[in-house]
Amino acid sequence: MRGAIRIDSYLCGDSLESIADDVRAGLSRDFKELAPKYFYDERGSQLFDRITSLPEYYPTRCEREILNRWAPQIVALSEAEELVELGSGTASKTRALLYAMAGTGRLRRYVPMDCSESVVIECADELSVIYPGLEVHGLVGDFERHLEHLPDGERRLFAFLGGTIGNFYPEVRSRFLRYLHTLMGPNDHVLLGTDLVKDVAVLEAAYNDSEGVTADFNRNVLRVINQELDADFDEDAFEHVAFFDPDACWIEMRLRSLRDQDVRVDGQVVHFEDGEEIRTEISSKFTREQLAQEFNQAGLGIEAFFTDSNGHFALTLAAPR
Ligand code: AVJ
Repeated sequence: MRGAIRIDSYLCGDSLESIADDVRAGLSRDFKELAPKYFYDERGSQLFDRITSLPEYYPTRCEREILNRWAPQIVALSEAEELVELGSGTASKTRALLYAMAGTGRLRRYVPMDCSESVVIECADELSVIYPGLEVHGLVGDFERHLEHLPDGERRLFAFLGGTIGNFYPEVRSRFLRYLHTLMGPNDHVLLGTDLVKDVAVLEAAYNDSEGVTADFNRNVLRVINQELDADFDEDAFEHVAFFDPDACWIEMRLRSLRDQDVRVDGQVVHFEDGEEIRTEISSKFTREQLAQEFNQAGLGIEAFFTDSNGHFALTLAAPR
């Protein structure tokens, strides 16, 4: 028997105007900025996929190592019967969690949430074939805005993996964790994937790979804007920059203008000085102490903390206190 599939979509309100407003506002600041969510059109998602298998980019491999080793423990500790995955992507890493949940005989429902409709549909179809009888309730939406639409549940495990929370500025991050806490029942848990502070050379190499895939990924945001809005960025007129900022404790990615240039964006002209930089992403790195403090401030207590064998990446299991 095939399990029931339901998919709710909330992205229709995400109009072109709101993207245009956001991009225009970001490019009219003194220090220009574009949000990392614009990296991920089809080409951007493919480039990110290639990043995850680069020798220098350790986070994906480390997180998979942790999940493969500790998923049964995570499931046992949380007694989870339902997996809610924020930013599910292709759910390849989640398989270990679902497998462990199915092993307890109490896997009830899988709730993948992603901003790409095709990703949610594909993943819902695939998993309901692998786990006949599994109820899949997919949500197409932005986990920064549509979490309120998550279905109610009991003994849920909210998984937010990949280190994506590192893209949020600290204020946004603490608001996000506090909001997540308000959605959680007393028996729910959250599993958060975060990259950890480590040797700067290792951190910086992960964002300056020798094949230049990260550079292409970074510049892809300009193509996305050219396609989505009426813009004429010349990708080759910008170079990739990535460095660790020790004060902010994050990797920062930028695009540096290689000349003095005017770019037309949605009917307006944006000027770039030679050498001027646009911030395109921050990727925060954490310590265990920092995480404990942030969970604590959100009303959550850490129940378990797992790292890979090199101590590069962490999965933190937490619950309402
Ligand atoms: C998907 C946000 C976790 O911050 O490492 C990879 C994105 N950017 N290489 C990260 C990314 C450049 C990635 N996250």
